[in-house]
Amino acid sequence: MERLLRHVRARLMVALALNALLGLFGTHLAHAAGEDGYDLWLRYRALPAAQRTALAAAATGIQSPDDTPTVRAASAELKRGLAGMLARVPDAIPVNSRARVGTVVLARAGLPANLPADLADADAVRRHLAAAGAEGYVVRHTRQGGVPITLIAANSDIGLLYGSFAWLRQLQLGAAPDRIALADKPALPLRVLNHWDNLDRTVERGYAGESIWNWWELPNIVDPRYMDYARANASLGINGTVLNNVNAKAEVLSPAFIAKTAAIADVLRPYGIRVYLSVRWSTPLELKETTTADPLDPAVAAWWTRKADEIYRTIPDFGGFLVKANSEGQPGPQDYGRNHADGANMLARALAPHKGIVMWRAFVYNPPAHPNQGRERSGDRAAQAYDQFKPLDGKFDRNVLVQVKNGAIDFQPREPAHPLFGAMPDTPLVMEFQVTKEYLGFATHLVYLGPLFQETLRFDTRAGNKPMTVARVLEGTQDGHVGGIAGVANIGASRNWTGSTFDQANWYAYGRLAWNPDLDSRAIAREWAGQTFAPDARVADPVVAIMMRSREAAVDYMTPLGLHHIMGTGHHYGPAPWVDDLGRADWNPVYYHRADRNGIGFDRTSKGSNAVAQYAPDVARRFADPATTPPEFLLWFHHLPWDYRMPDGRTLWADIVAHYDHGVAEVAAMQADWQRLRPFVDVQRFDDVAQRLAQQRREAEWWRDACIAYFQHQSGLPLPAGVRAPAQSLEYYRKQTFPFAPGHG
Ligand code: GCV
Repeated sequence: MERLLRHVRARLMVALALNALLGLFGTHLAHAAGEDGYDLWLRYRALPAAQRTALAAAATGIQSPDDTPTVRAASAELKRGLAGMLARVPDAIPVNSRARVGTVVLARAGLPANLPADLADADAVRRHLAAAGAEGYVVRHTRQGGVPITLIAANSDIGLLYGSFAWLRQLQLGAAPDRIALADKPALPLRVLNHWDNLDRTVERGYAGESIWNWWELPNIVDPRYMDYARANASLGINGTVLNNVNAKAEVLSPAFIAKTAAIADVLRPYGIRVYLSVRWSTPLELKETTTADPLDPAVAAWWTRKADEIYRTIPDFGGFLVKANSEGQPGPQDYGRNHADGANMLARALAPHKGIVMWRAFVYNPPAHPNQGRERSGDRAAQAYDQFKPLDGKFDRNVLVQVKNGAIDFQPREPAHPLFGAMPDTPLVMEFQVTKEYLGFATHLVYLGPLFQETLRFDTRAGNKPMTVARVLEGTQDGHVGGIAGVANIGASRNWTGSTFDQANWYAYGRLAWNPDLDSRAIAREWAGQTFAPDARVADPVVAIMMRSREAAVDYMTPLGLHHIMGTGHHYGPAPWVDDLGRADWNPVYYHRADRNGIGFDRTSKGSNAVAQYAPDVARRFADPATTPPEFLLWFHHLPWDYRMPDGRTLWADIVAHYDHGVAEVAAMQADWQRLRPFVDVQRFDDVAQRLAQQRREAEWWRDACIAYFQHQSGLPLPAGVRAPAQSLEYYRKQTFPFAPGHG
């Protein structure tokens, strides 16, 4: 800890020096110096002069009990933030001293009676606190004993930390300190990141360098970066992290790795972040400590109970296990003729005495092998998770949550919400989003995922034949089935954490939506842009404009109109709709698009796989008919002739081509918008983004050309009038290979 504090102090000095320098030049927009992106959205750069004067008067000192590590983290963050924005370290005001003008008071109310005496609007604050729950906060400019102060109040230590970050966010965005009045709390209790980080520091689907977890050096060498990781996550309200890949190794549960995990937990704890581990189903068997991994074998259950006890002895607030079982070759209870509930419940019982949870993934797409493991509807991969899990609704122990990917295939540029949302009223569900962009151009393409997350969270499942968004499903039912949200992290050891500046926005957006799934993705983009570049509209507005068109652009140049999974084999980068020779039918792009002379698309209606019937009746009815299916999902649910008439009168073929062209044009527009930002963005980040956008443009063209060439070959149709022919032959695109693509397992 002492080491970490030294690191914080050193960084504070550097930040102060830098800010003083920027302050001298008197501008918030002067960006001659390069920024490496390490500070993420917590940059706390010197404010423009007028704002600085206002804040200097409103924040002369910090009064904090500093009696727990979390409260100390809150006051340290306030100090860091104010020191940066004011280029001056605020005073520390002793707790029981009289209020002084401009004091920032951290008050852990607990009971309303614990609020500071003589508070001007104590009643309003009490009301807000009564609604703030265990993690919420109240922040307002008020008066104490007639003196203007800023009050940051909460019922808990973590609420104070969240409130401090929320206040700093407003200040960074240029809010007038005397106008700030916040009262907020998270909608979901479980807001976690899932690292797909391997113990050898490679990261599955990671595009930001090695894993940040230096397992080799842990537990005795603790990278100060872990604390900055914790700060960034706490600033969003993320309160859990699964440290290792769901394709887990048995060794992670060895005593040596439990000690390493404990060292990370010690750093994250003050920031309200619990650690979890992904576990491999067959761990006791592989460690040769049992002779089977059958969940109903008492020796297996006893092993897991002992293991849980061992973990909690070193990590008393350990969160629990995440499990990928009977999925993509991972072992699981089905290997022993048992079902997912049998497996999850056995682990849950080992964790229950310690209040740990099991997050059991529903990402399965192998047809069940035993008759008691659920009905098999069809060979449609999109239908298989539902078929296996729906019959298990209500059969899981209270501390099991079923973790469901946002869509039924696999983190595609666009998918309809997974049919399991709304279909398991007696099971708490965790939404799994992918923040890392496995199918969306890695860290090379600028694709802001806020709109993708929002689209799924707002999807109306019509469960119970009434309005019921996915967000409401996660928040649970009256009888206490409260779910959560998980994001597959895009974080790595690269200096800017995420491999590219704009990928930081996806971490940010995930965290903000985890806190409040009803937030608007454009508003989140505005917040992120304001903190990451500058709140000045000349900067933030164009940045937001680029971000907001980026996801639809990617859908258009990759998989328009509901096409899906036509990416390159294994690495999933670039187009490969022609692939038809992989071991399993449902690994091949041709399985998903089914394009031939007659048409294109996957028929999931009653004439096809009937996966549509997995949705609530209102939704199923809408998706069953191409005329009422939203165009963006058309080929997800329907196989249609190439001359099918789209609502705008074009043929389907012409519309597909137009979407590919539009995607490319959108990237060109994003690139042009970025160029206009040159005067306002530091050289280092400007050039990096510019290079990535140039590459994205080349690759959008590649996607367009390869897909048009291939689908034209399949359809045998001429290109619509006025459409540019692909630059190369289909053969040329087919021959491209990408050895050593990053992030591939
Ligand atoms: C961790 C997809 C990815 C795999 C990933 C898997 C999963 O198939 O390509 O890399 O494995 O999803 O979510 O388990």
